[in-house]
Amino acid sequence: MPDVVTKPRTKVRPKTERPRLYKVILLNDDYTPREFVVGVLKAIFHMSEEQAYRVMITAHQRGVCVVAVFAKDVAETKATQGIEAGRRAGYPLAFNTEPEH
Ligand code: TYC
Repeated sequence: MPDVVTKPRTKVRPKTERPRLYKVILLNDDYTPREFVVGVLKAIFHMSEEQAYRVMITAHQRGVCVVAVFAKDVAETKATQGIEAGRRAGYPLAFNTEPEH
């Protein structure tokens, strides 16, 4: 008897791990002017005035606000750029990053 060879009718699709995304988090402080925070958010995160204002005021009222999620290296670079912008202007503006899941 010849062996009957049948092709599998379903494609094997190995699961590929998607890289984790990282949240960039804006932290409130008592010294950085609101308008400065808005300007940094617009410049680094390409936000509109309205989006940036909403994120700034949320951090101001609640202490923190998630700005956006990115691949790890992008999140870290943007957080550093935000901190640096504050530091250059003499403000203690702070951003953190943390894994999304
Ligand atoms: N709390 C600041 C002020 O009253 C404004 C501010 C908002 C600073 C958000 C940082 O992440 C921040 N001038």
